[in-house]
Amino acid sequence: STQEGRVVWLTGLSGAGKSTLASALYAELLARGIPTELLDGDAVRENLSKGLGFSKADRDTNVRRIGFVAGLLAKHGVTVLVSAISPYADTRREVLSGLPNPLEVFVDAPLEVVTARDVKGLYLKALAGEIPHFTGVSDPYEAPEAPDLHLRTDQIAVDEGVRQLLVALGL
Ligand code: GGZ
Repeated sequence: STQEGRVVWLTGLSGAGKSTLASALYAELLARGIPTELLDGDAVRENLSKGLGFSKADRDTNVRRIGFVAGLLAKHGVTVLVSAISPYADTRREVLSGLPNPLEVFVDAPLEVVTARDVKGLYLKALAGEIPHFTGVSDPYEAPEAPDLHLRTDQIAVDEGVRQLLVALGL
């Protein structure tokens, strides 16, 4: 009898704004009394995926674990907000295709913009060769070709992104 929850899957470069959008949407959905959970890359890697690195195999394992948990929650009517780089198109497709009515969201800011912002200083380190396999610098990012929603975070404010996410969710 439980209505299945949706999985909102935010993919994009480090620093593109995935976590910011996910937490703003999370607050809005909770305020509306909609049961919601957040699976954020950073928190997942400290717990569920502790010990995993950034090889393709490890990223794929991370993304599959997130998908697995998201599916369990969605089955019980929870709206799940996933925020993970999830750089490989084939793995995203595989994981998303196993979820009920997923919403793939491309959180997109050009590399030059995220590099200039460099909120955590990771791009500076990556460009200096201090972080191997850094997405967008020395590791691939395969952008979704047909995302359900494409947010250019260098062109729109967080509020507008949240508004578009709510519309895409039919809320
Ligand atoms: C990309 C890295 C790397 C490398 C550490 N490549 O902006 P952040 O810091 O807070 O988020 C990034 C996070 C990426 O974890 P994900 O679980 O989202 O990645 S994936 O979906 O590909 O499994 C970044 C930090 O970890 N970080 N090293 N080499 N991002």
